[in-house]
Amino acid sequence: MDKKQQSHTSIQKNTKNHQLEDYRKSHGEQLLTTNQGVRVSNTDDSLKAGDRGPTLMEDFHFREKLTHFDHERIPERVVHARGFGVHGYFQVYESMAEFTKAKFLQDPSVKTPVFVRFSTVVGSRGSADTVRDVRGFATKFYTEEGNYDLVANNIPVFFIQDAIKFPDVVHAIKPEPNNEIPQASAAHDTFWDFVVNTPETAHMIMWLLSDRAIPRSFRMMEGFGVNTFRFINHQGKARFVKFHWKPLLGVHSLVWDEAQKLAGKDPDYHRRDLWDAINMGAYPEYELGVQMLEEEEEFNFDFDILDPTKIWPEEIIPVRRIGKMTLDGNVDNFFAETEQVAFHPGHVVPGIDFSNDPLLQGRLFSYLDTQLIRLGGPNFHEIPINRPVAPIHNNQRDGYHRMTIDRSSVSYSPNSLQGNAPMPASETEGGYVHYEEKVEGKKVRQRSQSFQDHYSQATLFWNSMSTAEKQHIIEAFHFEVGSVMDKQIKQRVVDMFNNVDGQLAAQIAAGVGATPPANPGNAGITASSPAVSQENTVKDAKTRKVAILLENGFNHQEVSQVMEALTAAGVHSEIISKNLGMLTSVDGQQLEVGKNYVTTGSIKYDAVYIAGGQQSINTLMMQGDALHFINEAFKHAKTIGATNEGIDLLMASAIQGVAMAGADTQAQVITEMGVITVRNVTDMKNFTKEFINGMAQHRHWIRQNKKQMIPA
Ligand code: HDE
Repeated sequence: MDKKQQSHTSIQKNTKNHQLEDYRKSHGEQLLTTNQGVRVSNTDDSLKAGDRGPTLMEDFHFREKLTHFDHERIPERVVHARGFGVHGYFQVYESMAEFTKAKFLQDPSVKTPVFVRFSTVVGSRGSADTVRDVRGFATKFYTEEGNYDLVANNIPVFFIQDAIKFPDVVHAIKPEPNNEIPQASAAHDTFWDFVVNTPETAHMIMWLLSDRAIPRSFRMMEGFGVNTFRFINHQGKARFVKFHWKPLLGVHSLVWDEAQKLAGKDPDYHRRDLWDAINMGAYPEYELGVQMLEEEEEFNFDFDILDPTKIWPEEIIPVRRIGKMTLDGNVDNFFAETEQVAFHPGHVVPGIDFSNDPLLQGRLFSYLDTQLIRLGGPNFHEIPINRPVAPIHNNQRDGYHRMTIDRSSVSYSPNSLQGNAPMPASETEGGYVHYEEKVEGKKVRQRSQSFQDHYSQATLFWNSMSTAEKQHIIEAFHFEVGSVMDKQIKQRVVDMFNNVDGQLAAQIAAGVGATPPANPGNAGITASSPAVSQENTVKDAKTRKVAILLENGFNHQEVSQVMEALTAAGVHSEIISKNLGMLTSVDGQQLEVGKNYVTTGSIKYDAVYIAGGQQSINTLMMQGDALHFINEAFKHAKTIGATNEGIDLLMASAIQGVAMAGADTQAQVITEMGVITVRNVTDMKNFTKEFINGMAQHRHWIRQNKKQMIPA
């Protein structure tokens, strides 16, 4: 059984997978037919009047083949066009009956099938994965009570407070309409023009320019429902709720230089990472978290709990982890599943309801509307990936691409010919009953006063960042605003972000050639929320990737010990060399090269290891690619390890001087700035332990000053 089959077997018992089985089709060993089932005798030559003559209209096979091809594309999503979908399941830890009657949140033994689509927002379908952007994290739960969609992002707040401005923010951030430049990037005049004219964007911009917007992997991102929803229990009691996904591997990011290089070297970096992890059986896991508030607590905070530009700080309103999602199956067909899946925040089940968050209210209109055009009519719920596992019975009929053959002559209600069936369900029968919220007010086009503070939480976010995270945000401002042509806009960015922090504004100004603010502003807010800093996340080396640089004449004993220890720790390793093929060690043992320098780069690994073996090292020292590999990994703050003669290669690189003091005399492991070395040892145990510990740190920001001098 190959890996792919294995991953499907693990979701075999899942009800959704069982349903999809009816639609899966393999074409191996079959005779070619037309779409009418007629066998085709030749598909390489069209029917012509003479072998050099014109093609004939009557060639039905030619016309059908070309016509189908001509119509193969559907419009890409207006936002979140580039995505990647996977299957999995969700299990609640304990019954949530006290808070919600949603059936899939009652019984820990029930595995609810899910389909998750991760996405970028701005780029088109063929754009690169690693661009600076928000990531979508949409989950469809196929529950017994119908589909529930949690359509989330990896950033907990949004650019705007009212959905009526969505077309504006999207037009501003998408490529400019005259030349369609730049692709998948906010670094241009129209976006920053929108920002400086829309102060409510301030908090979101801080997140967008932070490391959150360049994740290391979809497997290492949080998800946030952003909007405020409601939980309703069996007694009809409601509570406000915000949803979170917490990845068990922690929240980790790339660095900007690496993200940009990856966009060229491997534009599919994130989808490949997820596809490979699932095929290897390293199933990504996320805990579902909820923040809950009693209705009476609605006005207890210095922010409006319905304002989507605000977080509910976890330190004030804790996240309760209520269950776990495991992603264990890749799709069989990208178009059929990932492209045709249709999410909608309005797909809710009894026990989950909405709030008056004005962004959510607008979203409730937009998703169904966009899907009608994108999926060509009102029957897209019949597409296999969108079908609920719960039965569907209603009087809706016809429309483009109707699959169901409805048998009755009755398609209206009320009716007596069919005893009024299909009949509305009572609440006890599971009928969805909207929460009876009391609403009163004049019709107004106005924003609530309680939505007017745009800077306090932007400052809170800034205050919560570590030194390295702050530095990354400043550098991101330098790139983004540095790419803006209009000088006035640049100046207005500086002035706007002076409201967040005076130091921040001064540093932005210094990098983009603007005037620093005359009076450094500070909202006077010193509060922070440690939970939003990635410094405080889970640290684990599991599923990371190590590059091992080797040439002929390496020390096999060293390499094999290290590789075994890595595998035992759930870390993957790959041998990199100048050429593909086999390499031979000093004692005649052979190892296969996984990648050569033209097919990979340090940017695709979390760490680098250089083993001893004089001849291997002598060759590597003459290779610019190998030295560049080390320099670049160092610059990107990654863990670097070298044993015995391997250290000489580090000495020949631009990082010389780090972790090498005394390295040639002492048989002890030295760790300095995430560079781990040991000489004069044959047992690699202590080294690998330190090396794996180093990798668990994700990055070594302590190198900040030194790395600036590295020309990679
Ligand atoms: Fe969306 N969003 N959005 N959005 N959104 C779409 O629906 C929209 C918002 C999110 O993988 C569209 O089917 C409005 C917040 C994800 O298929 C569209 C507003 C959040 C996905 C749409 C928002 C999201 C979408 C485009 C109010 C995080 C991809 C294609 C300002 C909670 C789903 C589609 C997938 C997709 C509208 C804001 C998440 C146009 C009007 C906030 C993950 O309907």
